[in-house]
Parts: sequence; structure tokens; C-alpha cells
Amino acid sequence: MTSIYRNIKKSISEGEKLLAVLIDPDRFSIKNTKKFIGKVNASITTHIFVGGSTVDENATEVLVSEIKKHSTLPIILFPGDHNQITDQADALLFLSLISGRNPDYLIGQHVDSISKLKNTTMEIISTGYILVESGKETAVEIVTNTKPMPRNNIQHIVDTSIAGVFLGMKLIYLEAGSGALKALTPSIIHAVRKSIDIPLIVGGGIRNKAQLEEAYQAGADVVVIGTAFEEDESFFEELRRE
Ligand code: 1GP
Repeated sequence: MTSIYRNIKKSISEGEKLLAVLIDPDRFSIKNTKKFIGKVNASITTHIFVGGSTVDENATEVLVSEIKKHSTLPIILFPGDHNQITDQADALLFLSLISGRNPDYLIGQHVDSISKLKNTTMEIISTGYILVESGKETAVEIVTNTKPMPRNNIQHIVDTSIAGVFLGMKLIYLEAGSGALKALTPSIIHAVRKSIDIPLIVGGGIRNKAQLEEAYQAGADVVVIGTAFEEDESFFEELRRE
């Protein structure tokens, strides 16, 4: 086990809740990096995720290198496709979209990434990625050409999560999709939480502190927020480190 995953597990065992700020290179002005990361550093953020559904080649590497100049927080890739992989980051969520049935996102992108990854020292974390319906069509759904799981069939979401664990995945990422109209409900999060014993990441449509707390209460170990910070950086003020 290498350090980032080990530290996530350690934090969880100590009762700590983790917050990842998601930065999408496609929707972020590199000129704003220093100012934005300054706010991230002053907040309760524990991890920086970088990735998006459609990102120009090299944009991820440029952004990761720039973030590193201003923060010591772990930078974890959350790539929409294999072109976004750069070993400038500290770790990679090696995502398999197990809610979908598109072989390209179950295994194809992974095979295509190996030429970049076979000699890397970057930490690679196998992650079961589960997209749940959220009130509107999201970019993940369009780009991956997969259907999200219906939110009222909680048992199917739970079974998918357990299948991910049985396949040897190290994390489950429950996703409503970036900019989701409806974040995941506490009942979905809680049902998955009590069925698996690996770290649970939750993201999509979380826009305020009350929703963040609700996700933690329901059992999320790591919450990911992107759009809310993109739209209003003053949200960081509410999440300042004490
Ligand atoms: C998207 O879960 C992340 O993949 C974050 O979603 O942009 O809605 O915060 P938001």
C-alpha cells in the first residue's frame, strides 16, 4: 500500500472526514491558480482532484504543475479519459465505470493508458465509479455513452458497489455527475456505506455546507466538490480551517 491511499484509510480510522476540491482544466483559468489554491489551502480541503469529461491533451499536466507550485496537498487525477494522465500528479484514480456497460470505460481506456503508466511511480488507486441519476443528463453520461443508475433502485447501487469490492477495487466513488441538479440522497450513501468496508467517495451537485455535512453524516468518507467553487469562490470562506 502506498502513501495516499494509506493516509486516506488512516484518516478514516481516526474519524476524520476528507474534502476534495475538483478542478476541471477545461473550465479553469490557469492565471487564477495562485489565488484559487490560496483559498483551497486556507480551507478544510484535504485533497485536490484534477480532471474533467473533456480536456485538451497537455492541459492537465500544465495545470497540475502549476498547482504544485502553490500547494502541498495531494493532487489526485480524476481523468475522463487516458489522455488526461500525467505522472506529475501524486496519484491516479484508475476509474472503472461499473454502473455502465460500455467496455471502453470498463477496461478500454485502462489498456490505452498503459504506455504512459507502465514505468510510473505515481500511486494508482483502483476505483469503482458509479454514476447515479441526478435529475438531468450529465457530461459523464454523454461522454461515456452510459446510463446512470436509477436513484430509486438502491439495492442495485449497493450490489454494484459490492461487486466493485469483490473485483478488488480500493475505493468506491458514488457520483451524481458534475453540476447535478440533485445530489445523492443520504439513504443511497448510507446504504452503500454499510455494505462495503473500503473508503467511500461521494460527489456531484453538493453546493453548500449543509449538503456537505449531510453527505458526511450519511457515511461519505471523502466528498468531492467542483462546480460550487467554480461558481462562487466565497464558498471557501464557509469552509475555512479553524
Ligand atoms: C464531479 O463529483 C464531482 O465528478 C463534483 O461534482 O462539480 O457538481 O461539485 P460537482
